[in-house]
Amino acid sequence: MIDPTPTTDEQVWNTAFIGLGANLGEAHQTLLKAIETLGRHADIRHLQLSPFYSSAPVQSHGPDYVNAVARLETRLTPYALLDVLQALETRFGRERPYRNAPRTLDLDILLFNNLVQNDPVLTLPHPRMHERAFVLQPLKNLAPDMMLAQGSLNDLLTACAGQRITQMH
Ligand code: A4P
Ligand code: MG
Repeated sequence: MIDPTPTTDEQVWNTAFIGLGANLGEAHQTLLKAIETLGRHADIRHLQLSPFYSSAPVQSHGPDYVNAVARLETRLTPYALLDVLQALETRFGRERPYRNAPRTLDLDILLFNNLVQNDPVLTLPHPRMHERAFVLQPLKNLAPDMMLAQGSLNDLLTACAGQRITQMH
């Protein structure tokens, strides 16, 4: 029997938001190179990047971070996308001596479509994104009207007004 609703190419593209951060080495350059590499992946398209921000470490220490958020479309599954991001972190010299250690590159999946899941390997939405100005501010640049389960980006940003963050030029 012929399937009356064939899958079109358009149906396999998912929307994901990625949080980028670095506070060791040439942080800004590293984020630019990581984004360029991601944008060239055969299963990723329409990559958009927020402005870059400088931010004080939150529950971390060391130099200020450079942070940004990217929106992209991907044909990868959420776990395959995580593999791609972790391979990039490794390629850019990421070491993991302990949780929240300073890092040359951190790439987190913030959102993948509207998926909600609690798997420790991949928790979606990212469990701490709603309390971090360094995620919320660049996310607002890309998607001003986005609502998270915890509230609007503006309301959530007001709640973390004490976190120092400055747009870079
Ligand atoms: N994992 C689970 N869910 C996800 C997800 N949505 N995206 C798992 C990516 N990974 C996810 O991550 C540890 C494990 O989380 C992974 O094995 C993955 O399977 P990691 O990147 O190895 O370790 P981490 O970076 O220490 O943890 P994480 O969760 O990325 O840390 P946070 O909570 O994101 O905090 N301050 C400023 N100003 N700017 C920053 O960028 N970043 C952090 C990191 C702390 N303070 C910061 C910043
Ligand atoms: Mg991470």
